[in-house]
Amino acid sequence: MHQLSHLAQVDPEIYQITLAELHRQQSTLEMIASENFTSLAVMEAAGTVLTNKYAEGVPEKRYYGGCETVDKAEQLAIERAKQLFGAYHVNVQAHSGAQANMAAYLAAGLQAGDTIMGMDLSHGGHLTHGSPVNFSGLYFNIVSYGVDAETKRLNYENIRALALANKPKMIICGASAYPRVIDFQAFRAIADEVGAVLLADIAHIAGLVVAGEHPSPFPHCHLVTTTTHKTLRGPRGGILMAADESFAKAIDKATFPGIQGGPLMHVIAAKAVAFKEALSPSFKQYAKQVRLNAQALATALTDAGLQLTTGGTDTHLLVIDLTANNISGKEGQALLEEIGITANKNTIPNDPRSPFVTSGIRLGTPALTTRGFDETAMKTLGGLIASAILNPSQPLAPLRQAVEALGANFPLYPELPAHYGCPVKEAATCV
Ligand code: DSN
Repeated sequence: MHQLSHLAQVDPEIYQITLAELHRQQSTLEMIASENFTSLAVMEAAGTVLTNKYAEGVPEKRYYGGCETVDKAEQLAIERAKQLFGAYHVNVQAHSGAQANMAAYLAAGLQAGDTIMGMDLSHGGHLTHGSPVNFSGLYFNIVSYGVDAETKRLNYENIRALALANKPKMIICGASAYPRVIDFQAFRAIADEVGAVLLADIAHIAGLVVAGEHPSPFPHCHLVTTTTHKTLRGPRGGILMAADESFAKAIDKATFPGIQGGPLMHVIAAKAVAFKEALSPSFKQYAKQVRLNAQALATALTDAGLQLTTGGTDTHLLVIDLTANNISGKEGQALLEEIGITANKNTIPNDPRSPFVTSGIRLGTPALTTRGFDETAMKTLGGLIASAILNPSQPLAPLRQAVEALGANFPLYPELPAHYGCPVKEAATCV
């Protein structure tokens, strides 16, 4: 019997839910491109007494007393992030990537009604880049750019023409479902031509950027936001960075009091831990493997006869285009779930079946690479995924067993201390 934690004694319902989630994470293959598994050190930092402290303001300029120790944690997070990204100034307080983007709008000095340009959600952009149901689309005049109809890649000539015609005050580059390299320098040339502030949202690729596996947005982009929990493998949260002094004060003011109150000091400490980890040589190796794994997966899927948008990937993710397969993204997601793989349906650019059917499935390799998957394992997994999608009426039990057997070679959190949930061997039985 595992040792009972405080949580187990105080709130057995939430404890059981935590164990059930641990079991789900351990017994399925996580391929949602925006998810990852943090280290135990990151989780430990996020579960500390730092959660008790209010610290509105910035280090050494707080609105509360007693901030001298949390100041040190935040200062460490800031210094490490600056070193990691090569940023001039960093604010580590954003509660999420969406919050960081909202603060970036304020820091850029935008007024409601101003024109901004961002990537269309259905082409791979993010909600906060101008979706009509998000604050960005509700309060700003959005001009969306998409990918090239033929290549499905960003076409910088088209983006330039759109910018010249609409004179946006801010241009956002960055995406949630774009599998190719983003040319930040080309975006900067366009932004300079129309006098726009350039914001890069590198939430998806941050881990690749800091490891040199994707070009950096610095020094090209005035403002840069990222989440800390995707390829960067930290706790859930966001950060906002400035390339030079001109936006340094503005990003602090925009985050607090602009859009947030008290920062989450326990999460900021966990961000500091994640940044330290990301500065290590082993993280470079990890990020490289994420990309190699995505390429191995892309090759396995295309060799088996599936189509991918842009034909492959340069990053940590790929998008399967199911328009030729007589199956929807939703059905594909459900099929994968049945064989033990977690993924998400996704729009594909210019989907001929839209808005009735979503024809894509997005797959990412960050979480499985954390578990130790290599290219050989990815090739096997790609074969199983392709088999399920190309022949959905076959009995799925053998595929599920094969997925389980593959996952068993790469255990997740094999040495999890009891207070995070029960040890791996008991996880299946104690829920
Ligand atoms: N929801 C995230 C994703 O899945 O890409 C973006 O914020």
